[in-house]
Amino acid sequence: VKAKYLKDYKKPAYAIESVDLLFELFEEETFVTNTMQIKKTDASVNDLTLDAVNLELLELSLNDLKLQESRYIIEEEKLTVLNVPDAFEIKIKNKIYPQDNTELEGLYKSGDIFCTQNEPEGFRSITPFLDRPDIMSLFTTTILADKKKYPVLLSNGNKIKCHEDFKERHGVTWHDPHPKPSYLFALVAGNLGSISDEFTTIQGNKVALNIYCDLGNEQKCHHAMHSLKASMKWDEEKYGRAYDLDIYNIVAVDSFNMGAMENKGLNIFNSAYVLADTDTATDANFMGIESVIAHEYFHNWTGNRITCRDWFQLTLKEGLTVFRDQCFSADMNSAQVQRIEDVKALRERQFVEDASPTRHPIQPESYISMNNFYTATVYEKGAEVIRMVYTLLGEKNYRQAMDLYFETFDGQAVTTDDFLWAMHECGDFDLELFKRWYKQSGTPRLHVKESFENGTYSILLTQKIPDDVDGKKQKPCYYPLKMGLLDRDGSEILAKTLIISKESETFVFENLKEKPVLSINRDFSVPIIVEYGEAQFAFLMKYDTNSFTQYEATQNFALRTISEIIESSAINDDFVDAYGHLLDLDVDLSYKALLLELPSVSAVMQLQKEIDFDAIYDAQDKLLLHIAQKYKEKLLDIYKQNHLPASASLEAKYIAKRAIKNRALKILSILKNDEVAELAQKQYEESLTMTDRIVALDVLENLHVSYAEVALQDFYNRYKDETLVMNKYFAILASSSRYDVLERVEKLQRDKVYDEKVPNLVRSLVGSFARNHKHFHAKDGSGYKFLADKIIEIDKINPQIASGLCGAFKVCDKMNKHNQDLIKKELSRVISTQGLSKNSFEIIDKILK
Ligand code: HT7
Ligand code: ZN
Repeated sequence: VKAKYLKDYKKPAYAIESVDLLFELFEEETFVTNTMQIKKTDASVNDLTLDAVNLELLELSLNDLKLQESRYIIEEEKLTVLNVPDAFEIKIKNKIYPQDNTELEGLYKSGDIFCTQNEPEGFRSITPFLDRPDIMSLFTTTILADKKKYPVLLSNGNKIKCHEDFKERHGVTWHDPHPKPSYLFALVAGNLGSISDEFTTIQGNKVALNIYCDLGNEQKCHHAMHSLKASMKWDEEKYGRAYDLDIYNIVAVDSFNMGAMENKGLNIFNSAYVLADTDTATDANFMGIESVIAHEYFHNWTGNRITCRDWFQLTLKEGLTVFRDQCFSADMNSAQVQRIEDVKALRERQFVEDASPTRHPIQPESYISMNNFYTATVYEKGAEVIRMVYTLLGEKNYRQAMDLYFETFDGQAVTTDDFLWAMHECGDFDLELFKRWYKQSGTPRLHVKESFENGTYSILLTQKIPDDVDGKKQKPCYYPLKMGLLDRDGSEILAKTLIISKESETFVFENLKEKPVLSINRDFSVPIIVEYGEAQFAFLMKYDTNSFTQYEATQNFALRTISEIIESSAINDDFVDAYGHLLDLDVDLSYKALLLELPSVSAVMQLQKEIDFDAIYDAQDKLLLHIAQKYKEKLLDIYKQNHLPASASLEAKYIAKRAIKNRALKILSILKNDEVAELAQKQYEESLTMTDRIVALDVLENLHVSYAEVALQDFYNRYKDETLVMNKYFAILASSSRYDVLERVEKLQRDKVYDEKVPNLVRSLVGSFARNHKHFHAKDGSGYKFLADKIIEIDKINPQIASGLCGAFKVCDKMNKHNQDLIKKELSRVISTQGLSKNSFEIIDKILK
């Protein structure tokens, strides 16, 4: 297995100016004819080596002359044409088998729909090509297929011709006027339903909008369409970026490795991020759709018009586009809730990754399988890095810098340095120091030491930078640290952004009457862990004017309380009192629902030197039980006040009411009494939304009451034909606290709804079990053995999904010796499996090292 290195980047020796593709789709095989106009950009080279995976070559000609076998070489993953002229046309015809493609990369079938996924390196399994993002070409695509089975034939760009002159078959030709890399090529063929709309750009161009889905699901596409139009408007208003084709197509498919793909003018989506109605999708699902639709749309400028020079630059488009979609969602919904949700997600996934043997900088230096680098680090930490640029520059300068970036690099494949150059042109920050964020791994820590004397308050801030994964020392970081000082009455004395650049630095605030209370890393302006000396969590929970740090104080105080329970069993009454105060707060109810949420298992685990899941669960339960007992009446009031009148409305007010009511129900469920069971049963039976129904079902399942079986059966019967809802059913059962969860998961794999070839279902059942820490990390090793077996099995079907599952073992070196040994035994078994993919190999190898 060979690694690729950023330092080895070389400019391509050829330009592929245009690509003409002909796809002849059949049930048993597909013929691809690829005609390229190629020019040498480096006169010193003689041969042309194209990327080609599993190539079954049928014809090869150069400038219309068929090439003899002596003129080319087919090796593993390469086709080399010897001695080519300076400018030439090459025509290649080959055969592929999309119906047998279970990896879901290249051209494959999702049910009866032909579709493609080419990022990062799928195109080479469709046809030989210089399959790298700095090769940007003009694409023209003709698709020929059976008329009845595939009435809808789509590709990138504009439809320029229909071919109706055959009996049972038909065809369409598409032309994309924008040069693009091969990873943005897309094709779809199927018998699809659709909804259509229109958007008029700021320049007055009319854009036809279509969303395609399985027949019968059309009514579930309206929220996605609404989100698309909102995204188009937002990008014009906030970034001055308008859409650049006459048509924008989105297609929803069930079998998809990730969330969605931004192919030029033809986005292909995991149906989970398109289809929604209140009966089948939760409020969180609706929000997820809004953000993924926006994300893919925003890629049109940050990713497609300006793309990456090589895959080491992935965060150039992903970090930036995640930052853009986060800002969009903040503008569409509650900004304070959005920020907390984004930080929560970052800490749940990225912080864990950043503390593991698979940690890497947002711009990695090497990879074995690029598919393994679509990570929380590249995406979410990458977005935090862009957010810091935004904070350093301020809104106005950031917009200027983005304009400069678009003007300078439109139509090019560029690097993160190019991006930072544009930012630096319009802002005042230390570029070289800031670049460390791109090259260093691990989560930086900041230790805070306060002192107060004669009206002068100082904070000594000391950076602690973790070593790189290979033990290499790393350097202090440069960042904007938002902070505030409050007086003892809770009024704000000052709010400021400090620039942190040194390993250790003291900041002084003079002329203060009394020692102030420090509120630090407001809005989470930097993705670090703050180590507090003597933070005033209870005070900040009450008075902090910054909603993020108020939330943060609650989390930190709760984390400290849980740690103390683990150590000594004692519950800190000050925390419980402060929590009681939160229950009375008159704030936005969605925000309040977040304030009342106690830290997750993952958050507590990140504090432990040696993870002890049993102790974490016990301490969490103990604290929750205490809170539920002490505040039972208040919680019941919150539940009742917000439960009725029943409504399925998606207005913010009703979403918030559902959020707070369901938070109260979940907290109360720890009481495990009849009263709560009755509330949950009633909520399940009377629910008008999936949000309410699924929470009630989850609560019932974890109450272990007999009605749970009735509700689960009812749920199954209602939704067995709705695959997206069945994902929720599998996830609830695999995440259950029941002792026999593994047995049930094993049984569920044989359910007729379950299909190991569909990534969403694997993630819901197997993936959810792997996050069910108590059972996955069982002392008898049964959880590990189950997952290892699954990885071996799924790796043969879909390596990308298998390597994703390997991630559950990332905590290995933080487990006790007994569990570590069990994990290592299982992983050694997996890694020595004959024919294991490079995807799974790369992850397991890092964990075992
Ligand atoms: N740019 C896309 C990344 C991607 C992907 C998407 C779907 C299936 C497989 C994939 N491999 C890489 C997704 C995005 O960030 O928008
Ligand atoms: Zn993206």
